[in-house]
Amino acid sequence: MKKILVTGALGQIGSELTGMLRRIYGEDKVIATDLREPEGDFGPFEVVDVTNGEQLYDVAKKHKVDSVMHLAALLSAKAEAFPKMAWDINMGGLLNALETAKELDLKFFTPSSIGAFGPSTPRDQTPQDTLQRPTTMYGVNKVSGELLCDYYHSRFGVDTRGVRFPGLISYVAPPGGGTTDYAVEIYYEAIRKGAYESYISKGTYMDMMYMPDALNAIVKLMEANPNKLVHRNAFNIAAISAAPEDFAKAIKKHMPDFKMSYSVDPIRQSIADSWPNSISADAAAAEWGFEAKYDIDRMTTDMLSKVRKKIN
Ligand code: NAD
Ligand code: AKB
Repeated sequence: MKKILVTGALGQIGSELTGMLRRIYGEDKVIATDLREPEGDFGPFEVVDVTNGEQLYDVAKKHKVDSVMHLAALLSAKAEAFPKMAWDINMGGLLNALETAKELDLKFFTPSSIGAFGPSTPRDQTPQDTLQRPTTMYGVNKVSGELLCDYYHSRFGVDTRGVRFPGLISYVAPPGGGTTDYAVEIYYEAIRKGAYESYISKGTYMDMMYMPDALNAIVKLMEANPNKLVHRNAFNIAAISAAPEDFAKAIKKHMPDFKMSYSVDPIRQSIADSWPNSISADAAAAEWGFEAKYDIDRMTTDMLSKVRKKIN
């Protein structure tokens, strides 16, 4: 990758990915784009609505990029609240980004999610290749997106690559309306109030990952030798399988008086119940050397100190 366009660059992943790519490839080699102008100095930036294919194509052409990282999307809870809008953005935006990649011969990355699985998927150590019959609009978008990326690869030779991200935990930008957002909120509320009321019930396990592991995975996959990739869209990657009480336990090691309570949100709970407890990253490890460095305790130590600095 020499020059990269990022869509949805002001979101939870994009706001950190853009900085990391600029540190690796150079400040002027990463063109960040999103629906709205950023606050402050964000480096090279263009407003792009991904549902406008012409606008996306024109910006990619103008900057002579050779790669696109397509992040713009609605996440699971928002997509369930606005299913048609989710289809238009998640599928329409992806189709426009793939068309741009096809026309301009760009390398392509877009994330799928643990949301691409459904209640009939094996729940523990979910294999790479398995049943995918999700029951949410987000999941329908993610499975369709994985297939669409495979299609553009096999039919048009576009170099498409992707991962199925777990719930991502970070402190730079807030999460954008997902089911796993509680795992970020809990750290902010621990520092602010010493307590957290979880909208996901005790005993609900989902895969989670600290942002540095997620960002390293993107770069490693994009730099991987294409001849070694049997799979492409999209690789399971995993780091932490946890329920709300596991976060509380990890936080209590630093803040013994931390209090956890529960007030379950039926919509987000039913989404969480349809997703796996843990997924297997064996194919990603074998084909491009994926590994995660953060377990829940190491992540918690870092999150608490970073959130404390940010808030105070
Ligand atoms: P986010 O909600 O934080 O950010 C999405 C960004 O897309 C926002 O800045 C928003 O303004 C932008 N956007 C929305 N509609 C747009 C449009 N029409 N045109 C241009 N930009 C638009 O999301 P995120 O967490 O950064 O997720 C990025 C990608 O990663 C998504 O595909 C998401 O499904 C996937 N993913 C995220 C997680 C996670 O935990 N964050 C987990 C699995 C997969
Ligand atoms: C969400 O909860 O929607 C995201 C995801 C796991 O895709 N964090």
